[in-house]
Amino acid sequence: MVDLTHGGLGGDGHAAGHAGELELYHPTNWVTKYVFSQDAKVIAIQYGLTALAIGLVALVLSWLMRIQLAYPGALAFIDADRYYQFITMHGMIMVYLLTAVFLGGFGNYLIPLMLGARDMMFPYLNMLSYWIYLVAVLVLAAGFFVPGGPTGAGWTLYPPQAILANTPGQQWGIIIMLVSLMLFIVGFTMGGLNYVVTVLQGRTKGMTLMRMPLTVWGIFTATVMALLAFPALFVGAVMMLFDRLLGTSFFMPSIIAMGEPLDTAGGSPILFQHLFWFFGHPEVYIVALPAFGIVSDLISTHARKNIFGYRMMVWAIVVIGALSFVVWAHHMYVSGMNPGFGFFFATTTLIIAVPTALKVYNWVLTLWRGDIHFTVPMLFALGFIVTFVNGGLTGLFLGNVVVDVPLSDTMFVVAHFHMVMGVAPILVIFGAIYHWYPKMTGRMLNDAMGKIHFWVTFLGAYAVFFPMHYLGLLGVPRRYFESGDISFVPPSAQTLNEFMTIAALVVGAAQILFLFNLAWSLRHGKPSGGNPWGATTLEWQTPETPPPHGNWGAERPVVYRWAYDYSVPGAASDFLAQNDPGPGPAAAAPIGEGGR
Ligand code: HEM
Ligand SMILES: [Cu+2]
Repeated sequence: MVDLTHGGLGGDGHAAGHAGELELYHPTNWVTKYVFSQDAKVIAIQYGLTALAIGLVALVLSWLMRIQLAYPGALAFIDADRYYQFITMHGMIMVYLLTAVFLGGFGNYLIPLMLGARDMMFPYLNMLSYWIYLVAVLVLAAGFFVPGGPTGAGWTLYPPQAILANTPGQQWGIIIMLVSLMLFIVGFTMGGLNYVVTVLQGRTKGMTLMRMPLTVWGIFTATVMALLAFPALFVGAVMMLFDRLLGTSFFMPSIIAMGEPLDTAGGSPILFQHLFWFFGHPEVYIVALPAFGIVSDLISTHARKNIFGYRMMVWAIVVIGALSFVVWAHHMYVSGMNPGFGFFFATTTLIIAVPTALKVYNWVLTLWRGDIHFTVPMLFALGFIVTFVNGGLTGLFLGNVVVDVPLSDTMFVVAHFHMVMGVAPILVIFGAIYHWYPKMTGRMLNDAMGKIHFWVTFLGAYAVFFPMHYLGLLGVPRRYFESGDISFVPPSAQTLNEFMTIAALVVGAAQILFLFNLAWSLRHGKPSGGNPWGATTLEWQTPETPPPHGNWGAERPVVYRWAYDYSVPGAASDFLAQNDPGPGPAAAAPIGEGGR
């Protein structure tokens, strides 16, 4: 065992003076190095690959649904029950996947490296977090193989429908789904506590909170939110499991089904909706905030300019995070709640637009007169901004009660949430992979393939989801296996459906190119060196690339400046790394944002 001393300890000084030995867990063989690893970087990649594998399942499900929507009756791969089941699994997998990639994947990889730490604070717990997540994913997938198949209740799992006979997957599927969610939350909590404690306690000397890259701020805030939001879903799942298995009636009112009274009474289905959306709305931002942070860093690096208004950006992240706990019932305008209540939630929802718009302005101002390099990560970051603004604008429609009521449960909603929480974050994930792949592997991803991947994905996603707004405005309902002839929907809508389906297949095919690029570049990519983008943040300053266990060799880096010293007048190079004590205005400023 090699001892790595805890060189250059301390965050804001709270750990200073405790310098001493830091015992890292050291792998002794292949299994403890790559399988049951306690190294956050390996765990990050495990999270990423698991999410990728299950994500492909969700992608194939979306194809099957789209083919059904475009050619109802003609290419009958699936029946109505399957359609419900696939919608549910597709939605649930995608939401799991995004959370796992941003927090389990990028969180694990970037938090310790960006903060100059050797690893997460509790590496063993971190390992356990991944394995429980894996079990959760396997349990979820097991839904396909149990009698009756996975639940068809929709990803919102609303009772009473979710547990009544005749809902597909009522036998086993719903139980499997609830158990899987509970496992997911348990696993996440282990990882989440790690991320929070590492951010608060693991920063290296000089890395004050207000010098942290925005990526870390985004992931940190999202993690705190998830720790507060997931318990609501957890108790909802436990209560529903009791309703299903033990005959309790937490969510089950008195019901007469087919003329027969069921033996349920007294429960409130609306209570479940509150619990679900108390988790479900913050979930959108649990995905969006890390994406915001990553995009800020990509834009700044690839435009060679400091981020505009760093402090404002940090506060915007925190304010958005806090506000997203008081807007949940905007998903429930049609649930029969008191209209006064709706007014309250519409107001809070619209207030969120303020810090969000502020972030968009600051990204644009960062780009303004920047030395913009149209690298693949930059393209994806720009694609994100456009898509997110687009999805955000339709969010303003849906946030208003009177506009939402007619649009509720139409394809307009499906278009809206795919833009904001489907396409937009996935563009960021791609951008981030192109950006950090060189650090993870020592090689660049192929640029030409990357550009094709970007344009097909970006334009293709628009081709799928933009016309969907129009279908929604026509009144085409969501979650319908087939609509048949509806008087208010013109036949041209069907042509549009075919177009969207073909676009969806093309977008999917472009991802095969991406997978190929990932594998091909591992061996044949251009060697990247340690810092190919000329970036300032600490992960690019590791002595070795890819960084070994413990990250920093003998001494942890010491931080002298914020993360955005690009194109500093008078500096020798066009960037000053955070651990560069050298000349330049920022060195004079003791903390944070100073010295631009
Ligand atoms: C190629 C990309 C994708 C395609 C073609 C696609 C397609 C679809 C389709 C056809 C539906 C069912 C619409 C309906 O009949 O109501 C759906 C629902 C859904 N999708 Fe996607 N999707 C894609 C990517 C994503 C991503 C990245 C996410 C991540 C958040 C996502 C999340 C959802 C959710 C939450 C639902 C709702 C499920 C429900 O109503 O219970 N999708 N998608
Ligand atoms: Cu919401």
